[in-house]
Amino acid sequence: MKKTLSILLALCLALGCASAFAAETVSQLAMNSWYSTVDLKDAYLLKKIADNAGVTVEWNLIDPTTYSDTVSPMLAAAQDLPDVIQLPDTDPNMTYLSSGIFEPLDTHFDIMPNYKKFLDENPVIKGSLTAVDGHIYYVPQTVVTNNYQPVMMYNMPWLAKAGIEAPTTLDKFVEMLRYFRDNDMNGNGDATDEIPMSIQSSFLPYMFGPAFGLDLVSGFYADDQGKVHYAAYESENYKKYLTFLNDLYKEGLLEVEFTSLNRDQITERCANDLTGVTFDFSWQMSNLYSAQYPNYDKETGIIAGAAPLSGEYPGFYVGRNPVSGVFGINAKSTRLETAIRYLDYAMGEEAQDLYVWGEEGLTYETDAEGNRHFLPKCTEDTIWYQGLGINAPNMPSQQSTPATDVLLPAWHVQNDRTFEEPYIRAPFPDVYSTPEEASTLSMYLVDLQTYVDERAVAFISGTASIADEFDSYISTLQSLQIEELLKVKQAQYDRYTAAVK
Ligand SMILES: [Ca+2]
Repeated sequence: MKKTLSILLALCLALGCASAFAAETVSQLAMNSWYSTVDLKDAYLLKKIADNAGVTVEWNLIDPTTYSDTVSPMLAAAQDLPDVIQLPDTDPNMTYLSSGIFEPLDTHFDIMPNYKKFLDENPVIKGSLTAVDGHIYYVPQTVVTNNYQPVMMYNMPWLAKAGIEAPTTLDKFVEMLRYFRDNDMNGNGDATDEIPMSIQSSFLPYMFGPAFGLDLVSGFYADDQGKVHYAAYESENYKKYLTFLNDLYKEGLLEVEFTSLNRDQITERCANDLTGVTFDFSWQMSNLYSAQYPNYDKETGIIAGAAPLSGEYPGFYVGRNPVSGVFGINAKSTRLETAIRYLDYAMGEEAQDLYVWGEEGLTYETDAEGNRHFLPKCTEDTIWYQGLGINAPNMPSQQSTPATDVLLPAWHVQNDRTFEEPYIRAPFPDVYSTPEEASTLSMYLVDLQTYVDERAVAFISGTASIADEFDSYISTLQSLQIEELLKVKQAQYDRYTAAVK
């Protein structure tokens, strides 16, 4: 036995695989690929990351569609847990971190240089991940926040035909809608088939709220003095917002069936050149909407983005919060330090570059100007590409804007930098709730939001009168405990700003 081992060792040394013996094992519970035919257990890039960190990962990978149902009971039982755990959610109510399963990572920042650097460079994330007790328990998986978010999109040939630039004020915008309604913009000889604006009702708050000084997307938002407001409870500005939309509705500029319009219908309208304006995730403007037009040449956008609309208040776009998932380390792990070092390596620049781009020559090449481009095989063989572990759903990977840019036509990237990125405003931050706060929120928030949504449709479509019923709407919000909810959100925002400092 001893002899066999020593022969193996000698052989291995000769082959240069000695590090495999030195590598310590770390067990990890995480999501498998969203592609059902891909198993990330042997993913090349993830193995490389583990090798670089000096560990061998013993994976327990679970189908992402059943992840929450499978993992939540395991965490509740808190027995025989692996060293590294991807949580089923971002633990907003501190359910898991309060249970003591997870190690407070900030107490190990002396051996987590990569993660400490990441948090110093990303104060918003640091603020969101700081628990009520001041500790940081998790490392994040993040998404792009300031690029390719929901934006205004115009039919550029229609604007050219009308001889105008994309409007930047509500007044000019309404003027443009009337022009689109009254003229044969698509040139088919019929001046009545144009639908000036096609917007899914969920995007109305994004599109028109900011001009009235409201972030209706977050619902709760903080002003420059750090005071928290609820947008649909701002009696003066919210009333003006509803009145504006009701006027559009009465004039036929917001269609009668506006609550049921969906993306497929808007796409169909683009295919028939029937509409002048929409609002959607930026991603759709080139790959979906512009692509519907037979004369689209990928050089110039047909449906293209523009700056937000301003009114009494300057326009902005609402971005999103960065943290999409979190990973923690089992506080009872017998390999605590190894697991910590592994997770720290996984948060470093070298590992992040591997998740986003893969490896030079394998997945990308670098041109003479130093720009990276994915190789054709990446799009031709999706299963192979995903199987490498790119954008790993089972690791703390950070989504990257440059790696998104290379998937889009140049005009679209330029459009994002010119008309979208400069106007992005961060939404209300994700902040952990104390048990008392979680209880207040779960008791009142859903009923409040349901009532607000129902009344918004009624006021906009005129089935409820803004003049006669708005005051009773405000007093109903009070009876639905809006003031209690504001206190909770204010306390959370104050903790967040303290953690960011
Ligand atoms: Ca027409």
